[in-house]
Amino acid sequence: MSMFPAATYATRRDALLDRLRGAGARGLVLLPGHVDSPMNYRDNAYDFRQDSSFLYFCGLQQPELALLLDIDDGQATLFGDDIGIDHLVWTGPLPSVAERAALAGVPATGTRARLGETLANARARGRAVHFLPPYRGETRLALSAWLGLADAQLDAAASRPLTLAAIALRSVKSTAEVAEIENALHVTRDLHHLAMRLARPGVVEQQIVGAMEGLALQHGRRLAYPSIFTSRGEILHNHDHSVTLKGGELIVNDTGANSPIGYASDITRTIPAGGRFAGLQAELYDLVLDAQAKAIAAVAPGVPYRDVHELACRTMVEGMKALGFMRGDPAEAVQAGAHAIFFQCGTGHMMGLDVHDMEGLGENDVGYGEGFARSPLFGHKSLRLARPLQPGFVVTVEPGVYINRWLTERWKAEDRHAGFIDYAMFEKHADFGGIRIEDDILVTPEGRRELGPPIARSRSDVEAACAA
Ligand SMILES: [Mn+2]
Repeated sequence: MSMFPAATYATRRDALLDRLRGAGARGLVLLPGHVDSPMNYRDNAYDFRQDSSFLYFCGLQQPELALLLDIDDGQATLFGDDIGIDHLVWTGPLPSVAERAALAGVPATGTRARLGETLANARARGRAVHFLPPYRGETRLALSAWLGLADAQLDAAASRPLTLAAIALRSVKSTAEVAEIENALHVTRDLHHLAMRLARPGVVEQQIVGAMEGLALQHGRRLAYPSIFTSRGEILHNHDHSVTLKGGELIVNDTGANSPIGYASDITRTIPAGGRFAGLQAELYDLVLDAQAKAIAAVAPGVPYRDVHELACRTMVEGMKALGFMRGDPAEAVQAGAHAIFFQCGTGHMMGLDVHDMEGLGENDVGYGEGFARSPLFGHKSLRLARPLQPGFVVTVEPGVYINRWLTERWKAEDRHAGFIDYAMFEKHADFGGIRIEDDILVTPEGRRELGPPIARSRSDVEAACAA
């Protein structure tokens, strides 16, 4: 089992408790791990994935564990049940809960029944039980039973100080965490280069998606999220893979493998199905690549990510203006939200144990904060990260151009942003599809570092990888 040394987790838990004490919090911290999630009956479960905050604070990747921390005396206890003879015949011998606790540096253990009693006693004595916003049905049911709360009460009862402390700690990646992400990126590079070799006219998208996932599995990895692999790249989260590739179209491939410890990677490349970028494809590809390079170069400590996003948007509007799609002042077009005619999402997000890191803890608390309210404007409102960057943050930079015929129709009918948008050009190229180029960037004290090995990205390198 892959995990960091026990001391890593003990240090993280101490830091968490220090922050909570600093915020004036008292009582207990309850971090429930995941249980197996059934596909169609109880013993036929989906691949197990541990909750990321549980992973961060104790590293154990087995189901049916829970961690309890005492803010007042610093005690940590791992709760879980050892397997009996009925299980042993099916699974073979497994480490005991005490052995697992030792791997995580947790000094005390108890049964799940004991956890229920401990929590009931704490409640009877009026002690606070802090828990993170729960997102899985099984976890919500367990919390309801343990804490005597109705499901509808759970979200409001989640602990603000615990949520903010967990976000603060998980946001800044250690050297060892960055090494995990780069480990994941080595596999991800192989997946993307495989897809470039396989993307030929006559091949069905699903064959390439299956080949990529199979290669990840051969490395003992899972994908960090379901792949987006589509010749309809303008549909941002298109998970349909049924299309047979023709020549002359672009394929957006957004695919990333996990590291052994469960860290994500998140890479997008855009592939010409016929092996060559032609005409407008080449011009828009270079435009997105230029916007990505400028945005990456702007990543530095203290820089609000909103500025990185607006720079990417402005760079693309300038390029789209030169090609006749846009007009007027590019900066004004971006402020008004007119760029969203071709770029409807944000330029990037935090990444770590989760591909959208800590999204379950609250996107605004992760990505915004004081002085950085989320814009209500279509396009800008989808930006997941706006606040100033700090050394140790890992962020994605993923500008794109998406020509969406339904959006074009709607906005044209409303005469929206007519001073900035040449609708005739968008109508003429309604079948263009989409382009996205995405990489994972570490914020360093000096500026930034692009993580992982090079993955073919310039037009000529992508064409060469397609021909390989
Ligand atoms: Mn991404």
